[in-house]
This record gives sequence, structure tokens and C-alpha cells, in this order.
Amino acid sequence: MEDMEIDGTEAQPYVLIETGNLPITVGNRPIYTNGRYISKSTPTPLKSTKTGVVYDRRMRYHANIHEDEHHPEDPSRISSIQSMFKAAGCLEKMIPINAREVTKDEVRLVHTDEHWDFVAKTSALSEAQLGKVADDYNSIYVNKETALSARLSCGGVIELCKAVARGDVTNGFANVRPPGHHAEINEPMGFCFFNNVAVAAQCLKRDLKIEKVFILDWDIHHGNGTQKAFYNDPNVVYCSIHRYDNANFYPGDPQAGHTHVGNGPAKGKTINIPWPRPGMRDSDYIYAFNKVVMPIAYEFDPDIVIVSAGFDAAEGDPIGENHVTPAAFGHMTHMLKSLAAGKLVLALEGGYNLDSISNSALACVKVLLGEHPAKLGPIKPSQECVETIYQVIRVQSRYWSCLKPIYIDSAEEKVPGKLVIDIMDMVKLFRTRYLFSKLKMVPAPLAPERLANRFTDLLSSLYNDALFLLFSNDLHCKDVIIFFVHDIADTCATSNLTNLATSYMSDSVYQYIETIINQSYGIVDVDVPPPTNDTQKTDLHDLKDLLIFLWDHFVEYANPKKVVIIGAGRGCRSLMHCINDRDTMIMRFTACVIMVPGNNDPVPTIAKKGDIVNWYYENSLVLLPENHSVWTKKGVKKDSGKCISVKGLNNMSIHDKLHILRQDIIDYFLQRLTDFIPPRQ
Ligand code: OKP
Ligand code: ZN
Repeated sequence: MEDMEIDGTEAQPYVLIETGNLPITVGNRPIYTNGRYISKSTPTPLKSTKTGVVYDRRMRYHANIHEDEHHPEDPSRISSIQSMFKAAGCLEKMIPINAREVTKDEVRLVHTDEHWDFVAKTSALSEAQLGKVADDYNSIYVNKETALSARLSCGGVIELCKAVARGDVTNGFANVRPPGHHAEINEPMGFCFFNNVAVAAQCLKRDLKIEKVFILDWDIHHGNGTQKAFYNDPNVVYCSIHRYDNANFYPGDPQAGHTHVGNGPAKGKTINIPWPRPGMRDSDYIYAFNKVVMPIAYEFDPDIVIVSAGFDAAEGDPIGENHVTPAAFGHMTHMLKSLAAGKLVLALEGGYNLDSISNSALACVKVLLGEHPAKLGPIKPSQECVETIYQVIRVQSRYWSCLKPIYIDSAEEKVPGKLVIDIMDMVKLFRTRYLFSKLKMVPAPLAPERLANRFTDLLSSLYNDALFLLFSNDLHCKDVIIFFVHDIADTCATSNLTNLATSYMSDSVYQYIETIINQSYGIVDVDVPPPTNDTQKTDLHDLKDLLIFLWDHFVEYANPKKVVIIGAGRGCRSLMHCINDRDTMIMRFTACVIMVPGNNDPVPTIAKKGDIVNWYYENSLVLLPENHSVWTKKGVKKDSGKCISVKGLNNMSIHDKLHILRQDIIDYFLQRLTDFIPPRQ
């Protein structure tokens, strides 16, 4: 019966083979005839992995014409990587794939005709003209060989991608330069001429009928060119992890922010993971992979994965200032290998420390060849990482169902009859109830009619959604009011809430509130939400207006004898605006100001001249970690207040700092309150 079925459905010849006890399978079922198994004539051996490598020394010809000044995008980048492959014994295990010059026809899949002509013509220019061309564009240099090198770099990536797509090799590494991901449709930029990866992806679609391409860009810089090339293309995902610094890091464009997600049918097919500061580590990258990159990649289910593999996020890179180790690059490669049946291409982009890029590239290639990645320590993402990923998931969960169970954010998801609550809302709700029952705190009594018109919008968005205000319920009969502006309880940041049984909420702010209430002081407590989008600056501006409003209508209006102002984290900046704006009244009533700024926030300063500067210096306490950037300056100016360097605060979250500093802060303001002589009323 079984035989019949097989013979009837399959045209290939079968042979009978002696099998002993081996279970031979055909079409997933062992076939048995007369004591022997039957199988296809060529029993296919387990397919072994083949790894391709592209290298051509002519890509070294593109070099800076000013030989005396060293340029980071140096020819020796690719030769030192290649020597490393050789020295480690990897080169002989890889299959060389020849680079060839990209054709105009291929380049035109991404770039304009003019761009092709422009690059081609550079080889005929004089030295002076070459220098001028370089000056005309954003961060490039050109020599007579640039066009050749750029064409080989792009053609090399195409050839490797095609070899992988066809199955000639399983995966591979394109050791190429100049890089490509900044190259725009019509101009070179950021050391790049042709967008190697973008052109290769288009070639795969056109020539090999590949449908879906996943591009992961782990270069420290955002690949503006690649993002643009596929911004409307639903079949190509562009996912980039990059240093952003609020659009201050190269290429310095808000397009690299997490709210840029693609257009039209391609919404969600651009995924930006923008780090807000330098110094990101293995844990941050692995966390981004675990939470965003891999879930989306599985859901997208690509036919091939191409990595814009710059190594300028590596430990030791002079430009990137991140700390990714070879082990983490190996792990990221390993994870990506699990997609697209292993079809994976790594194409070099940036990376400017020769040792770092060689070691990192080697770690990747070893994994491509089948080695296991080296061990990594436990994954402890930084607070900035968790906040960034939270924002990315909030935005991307509209387009990727794999992210939805974690954060359900948009109104249309709140199906009637289904109970769906944002975790942040739960935390706020809990705090409201807890603080109410324990300490008789009440949510801000901000009835809309009491608000000037301009705050109605602000509060309906902030108050209900993110900003969180609590007041002690009898503010108007308090002699002392504490005006406390701090970051929202960053509970969820440490417990990722993947397992509720082992997740805890701890709230260092609570300890302060408890002390304040026990002293029967009044409190106006403002929880500043994490920034929610690229317009952080506007948010803070609004917050400043709100703080001034709270000062006028609650603190000053309650007519206390003494006030203490405490700012922590993001709140410090807006609080300082408020102090600058209400300086006269604040000087009259305030016994002291305590500031605990965030690690990467500048120390807020008094903007005015005159009395307020001296007053602030004498009546403030600004608590900073020893490694805060303010200490690298010559002397801290008076307008920054009384800055104190505190041991043991380095790199600590606001939450932990408040916890550790609690006794000192409380002792300080209690003492100041005792010493303060209120103005006669
Ligand atoms: C290329 B790749 C100008 C700085 C210019 C250019 C960096 C290009 C990086 N103020 N920096 O993405 O590594
Ligand atoms: Zn880069």
C-alpha cells in the first residue's frame, strides 16, 4: 500500500537499500518492503553550511587624497579584517565570492542616473576638483579610484546576496568598502557612495524573485539612505539600532526617531531603535533583539536577511562610544541565522577601530561558519534602553501583532467587553489608591473650570494619560508645603513584567511622601512621565507651564509660611524654568531647593542675573554623581546652585538615587525649615 502511494505520487526512481536498523524516511515516513526499506536513489546527506566571503584589494584604492590627515574610513579597515579571518583559520573554510563592478542598470534600482554619472565622472577629475567635490557634500572624500572601489563594494554585496539567495552558499560576509547606508538616492553622504545593501536587496527582488527582505542595520549610525529607499515598500523591512542623542548624533536627523515607521502600505516596515546616549552595552543590544528585532523578524518571515554590519558600536570605537563586545555580535548573528532558513548576509558598513572591527567581524564569521557564540553575562539592560524599547513597542505594536500582548496602546484595541489596561495605568491607579488610603493623598483637584483655557488640552492629554498629580487633601491649612517634581515611578523598567509572579513595584518616592505627611506638611507631588515621542522638548516646555500654574494656583495660593522645592530626574529642568519665572515669590517662601538631576542631564541653571543667583546658591543642594559631566568643567558656576558630588551614585537610576539619598535629603530640608524665617504676612 505504502509503496503504491509513493510510486503513484513521485516520479523519481527508487532503489532498495539494506538498512539494518536505520530508520530511513521518505516523505517523512519509514517505508518497509520485504524486510528492507525503500528510499530515493540519492539519499541526501545532511546539507552542510557554506559561508561565502567577498574581498577585493581594489576596494583599498579609495583613499583620502590628503595623505597627511588620517581619515577614519581608511583602506586598512578591510585588509585588517581579512588578515584576521586568515590568522584565525576561517578564511580557508570560506568560499570566496568574487566582487565585480555594479552595473548602471543595477544602481538605478535605487539611485538616479545623475548620481551614477556623478560618481563615474570623479575618476577623471584633477586633485583640486576632487577636493572641491568632497567639500560640496556631507562627510565624504574622493580620489580617482573612488568610483571603482564604490562599484566593487556594491557589486560585491550583490554577488554575495545572490549566491546566498540561490543557495550556492548558506550565508556570508561581504568585507567591503566604501560603506553604503548613508548614500542617498541622488547624493553621496557620510563616507558612502552607492547604497550597497539597498541596491543588493532590489536586485534580489528583480533578478531572483525574492519577495521579502529583512535588513538589520546595527551600525552605530542610522542608515538614512536605506530607510528612504524602502520607506514605501511593504516587502522590505528596514530595522536600525543606532545612537540618536535626540537627533544630535550623525546623521542628526529626526527621521531616525522611533516614530518614523514607514509610509502607506509600508507602515511598520521601518523600525528605528534610537539610543538616547552613548555608552550602550551588550545587554542593551540583546534586549533590543529579544524584545523587538526577533519578534518582528519572525512575524515578517523574510526570505533572506541582510545586515548592514558596521562595527562602530563596538567597544573601543572612537566615534560610536558604545561597548558592544565580539560575543554580543556573535549572538546577534546567531539569532539572525535562525531566520529565512539561515540565508544571512553580513555587509560591512562603518567601524573605525581596527582591532575592534577585526575581532567583531571574526566573532560573526565564526558563527556563520557554525561555531557557537561565546558566553554572555546576564542581560541587564540600562534604564535608557528599557525606556527606548518601551517607546518603540508602543509605536510598533500597531503594526506587529507579536508586540500586542505586551502593550495595548491604541483606543481601537480597547474592545468593549474586554478588560485591557495599560500597565502604567495600573501603577498609577494603585498609587492613587494606596497613597489615598495610607496617607490621605488625593488626585489633583483640577476641575476643568478652574483651568485657564490654554491648559485644558494639555491636561486632558497629560493628566489623564501620563502626568500624574497628587496633593495632600488639606493643602490650604498647611504651614509648610513640599513641591516635589520627580520621574514617574520607574517600576516597570526593572521588572519587565514578563512574569508577574516575580515582578515587583517599588516606589522610592513613597518614603518621602510618608515622611512629609508624618510631619503634617502639605505636598504637591508631580510625576513626570517618560518622554513619549520625538517632541520631548515641547513636552518639557508644556511641563514648565504646568509647574508655574501649579505654583500659582496651589502652592502660593494655599498661602503656606514655608516651601521646600524638590526636583528629581527630568523634572529638574522644568522646575528651574518655574523658579526663573516666579523668582520673587519663590525667594520669599522657599526654605530650600533640592535637585537630583538625571545622569546625562545638564545641571539646570538660573537664567537671570541679580539676587536670585546668590539666593539660589545659598539655598540649594544639587546632588550629582562623581562622574557627572559638570565636574569635567573648570569650575562650577554659582548659577548652577550648590553642587555636591556624592559617592556611589554613578550610573544609578533616579529611583535608586532617591532611595539612597533619602535620609540626607530629609535631614537637610528639615534643618533648613527650622532655620528659615518666613516673611511677615
Ligand atoms: C559612516 B558609517 C561631521 C561628522 C561626520 C560622518 C560619519 C559617517 C559614518 N560632523 N561623521 O555609518 O559608519
Ligand atoms: Zn557608522
